[in-house]
Amino acid sequence: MKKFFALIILAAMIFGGGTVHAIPIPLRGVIEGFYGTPWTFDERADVIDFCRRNNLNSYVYAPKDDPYHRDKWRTPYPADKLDELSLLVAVAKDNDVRFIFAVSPGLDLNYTGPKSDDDFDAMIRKLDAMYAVGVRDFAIFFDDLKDDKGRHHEDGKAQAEFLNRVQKNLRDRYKDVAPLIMVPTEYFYDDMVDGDKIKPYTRDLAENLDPRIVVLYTGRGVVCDGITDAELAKVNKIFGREVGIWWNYPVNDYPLTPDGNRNVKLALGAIEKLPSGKMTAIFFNPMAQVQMSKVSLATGAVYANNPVTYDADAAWNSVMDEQFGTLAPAMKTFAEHSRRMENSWAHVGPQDAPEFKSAAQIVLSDARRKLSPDFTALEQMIDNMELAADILLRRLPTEYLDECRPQLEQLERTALADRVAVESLRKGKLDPRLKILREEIAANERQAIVSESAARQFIDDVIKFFDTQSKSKRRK
Ligand code: LOG
Repeated sequence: MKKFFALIILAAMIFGGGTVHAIPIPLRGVIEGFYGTPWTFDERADVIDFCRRNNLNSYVYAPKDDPYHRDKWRTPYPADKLDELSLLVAVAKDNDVRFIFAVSPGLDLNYTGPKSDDDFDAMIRKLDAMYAVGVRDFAIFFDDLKDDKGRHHEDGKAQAEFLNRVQKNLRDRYKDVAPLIMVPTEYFYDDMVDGDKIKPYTRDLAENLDPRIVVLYTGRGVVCDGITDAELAKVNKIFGREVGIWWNYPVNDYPLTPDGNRNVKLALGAIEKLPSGKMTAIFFNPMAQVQMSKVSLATGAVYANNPVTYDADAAWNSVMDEQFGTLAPAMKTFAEHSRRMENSWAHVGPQDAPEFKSAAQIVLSDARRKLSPDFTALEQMIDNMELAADILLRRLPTEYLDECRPQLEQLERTALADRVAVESLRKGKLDPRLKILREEIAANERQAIVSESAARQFIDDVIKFFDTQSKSKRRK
């Protein structure tokens, strides 16, 4: 049997001009699923148009801070909001993009007891109102229901029965609604299992959930460094179906520093390290910054349309060229310093400026061994950073600049400090301006973070180098 398929693939390669036909992921698109100020109507319409142009077929409406989506999920949309949504549904229809409407009722949903029928009715009313304006795809999400101690009190069976009932109700009355989509309360793998045992909530949910309902999960963690085919297969097995992916890149709604500010770093890298095997759905959770999100989303579109042949670097380069034209070289330099998203629990995206990092390490290790370092490569990169920041600050169209000015200014400051750091190493003496520049960068990190493990780190490393030097001198 295997040989037979191998022959077919071979024949397809020979007669199909050397390529195996692309198999797009059936449901693929953008999920407005972040915390913080929701997108505006214009931003959403723009993203839906972007989806069509990039062959993404879905937009999921799930803004955490739309009160009618989560906190006040029972309350129907007031007339003006409903009008706006219905217009958006029409835009999606025009663009051949599915408008997937989501509700997150988990904060206070009554699954049992006297109020449970009222809550069920409230959910149906909410979905019906959207059906009436043309929505045919619905989702119900139960993520982020943990208390301060990291515990949740959800019952997997009760949740499954609620969802099955909603799905049945819709299907009995409407012949044209798509299968329901859901996100569990334990939505990442490490939270579904305890050692090699499946936790009770997940087990009960999986055992009772209508097999037609689509389950989304985020990977091993909430924001994690890729998903392998083997990892996906394990979750498919738990749920007895092909699960879909809610992918948390380029979303930047979580803090990267103790300040607690959102949207401070821009995730400008390619989508990478996702499965190449068969899956039902993938939705990319974007940044609040719409234009800036399009870099990574466009690479995600290339991936979702052909996971088998996807090449992250090639996709990133061509997306940049396409989106930025003559500004692409400068934009690439900027983006190289702004891709990795990393804090105590989030780890995703290509590393920031790995070449800068290794050049800086070589220079520093030469300096430590009292060899005179060759600064050429590093200085070239610093020049490029300065040039890129300068060009982009002057030439980027306003709608882009509005989303990345603080980060570009931070890139400029960082490059300047890097230059002073190099000069200090060259002269063998710490230039006092370096500490002042570092303070300035630190003060601005409440609004903008770039290259924290590469170009920014180099400044700290050089200051530390001189500090230890002067300490050891004093000891002598
Ligand atoms: C939320 C999501 C948020 C993201 C990144 C899921 C399923 N839910 O921790 O709304 O944008 O992480 O902060 C989440 O990912 N929970």
